[in-house]
Amino acid sequence: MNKSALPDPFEQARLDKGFGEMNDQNDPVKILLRLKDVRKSAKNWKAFQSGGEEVGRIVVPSEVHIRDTRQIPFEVDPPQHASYRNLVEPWFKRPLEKEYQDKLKAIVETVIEGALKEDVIEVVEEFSLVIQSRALTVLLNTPFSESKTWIDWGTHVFRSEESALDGDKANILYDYIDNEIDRAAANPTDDLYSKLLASEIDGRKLTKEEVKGVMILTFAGGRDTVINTITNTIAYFAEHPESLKRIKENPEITNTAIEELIRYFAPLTHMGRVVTKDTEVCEHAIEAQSRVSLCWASANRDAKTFENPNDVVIDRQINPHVSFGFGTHNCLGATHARTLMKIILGVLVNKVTTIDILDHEDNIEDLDQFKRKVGFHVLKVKFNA
Ligand code: EMZ
Repeated sequence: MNKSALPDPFEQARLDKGFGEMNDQNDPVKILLRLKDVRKSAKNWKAFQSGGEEVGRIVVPSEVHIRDTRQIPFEVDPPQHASYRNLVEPWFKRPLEKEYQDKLKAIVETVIEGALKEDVIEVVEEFSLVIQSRALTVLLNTPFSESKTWIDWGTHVFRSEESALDGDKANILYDYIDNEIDRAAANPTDDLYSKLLASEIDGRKLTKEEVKGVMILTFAGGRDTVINTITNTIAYFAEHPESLKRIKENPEITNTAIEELIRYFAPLTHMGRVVTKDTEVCEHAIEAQSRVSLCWASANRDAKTFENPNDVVIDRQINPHVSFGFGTHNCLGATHARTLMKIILGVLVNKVTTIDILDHEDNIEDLDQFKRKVGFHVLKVKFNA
């Protein structure tokens, strides 16, 4: 009964010292573990920078060797950050529109109805990846047929079975985006590429490189995170059919339940920052130009704020989780992700009663000192109507 559990590997270090350490490609990272420190540091963009010179360095594992394009607005600091963020924000709020939600609902219904007809479904590849990719066509406002290409790329655009940082794989994404930008420049449509190409920032048009930066973030940032969230949700309801029943009977708790699942899953373990000047965190000296990371996954289990942090309490009332980050760089895709989750839960409670787990293989992230389960490599289930 605990296949769906995501244990907290950070507890002891969070209590003892408040931070952990990992070596990432000889560029060490101090991992901040307490909610209070994580929030404080996320707000302090002057001391903890996202937009440093070395593109890709704030991601852990660092992407400096596989990416030259700055992701926007994610790798830009204030005040410039605001110009970009304000530009893209309205587009990423479209999930609040009814028409958008109807499209997502049709996508989710098709996949769940299909799954109900099968004796066994592998959730990661045949369910979550398919929903994520098809839903992305709605976010980008591109033809549905594009999702087939994206499904073929697999669950992560920079990682493959052979390598955690696969440059060849990354190049497939970069080339694809370059082509799409050229296509949109020649023949504009109503898609995100065309919208960005026509946009102005500080009185000038966005460059193709800037458009590419927004598009890489849109493809990479919401991929494995969303896939893990959907897969973990299916595993959770498989082991907690009473929760599915409770949401069906009390649909008003749906949003609260989603926030709690997202707190518990913490789909993005942590995100880095570059320290701009010598400073101290948890009474520990940190040198200028070194890296820290803000560990959302650990902060979400901080017992100082969350009662019974290791339980999924689907009607948890006070839930200031940081799964979507905190402060300036809070997740641009959060509205899309929350809307998608709401639709998935709505369709599940209407069409599915129980889910049987037939086989599984955990996906464990290796942070040196810490090994964290983030989801599954394989999850085979049977959906029951
Ligand atoms: C970056 C990151 C953003 C990074 C919100 O997270 O997601 C990671 O999966 C990507 O590898 O490049 O986009």
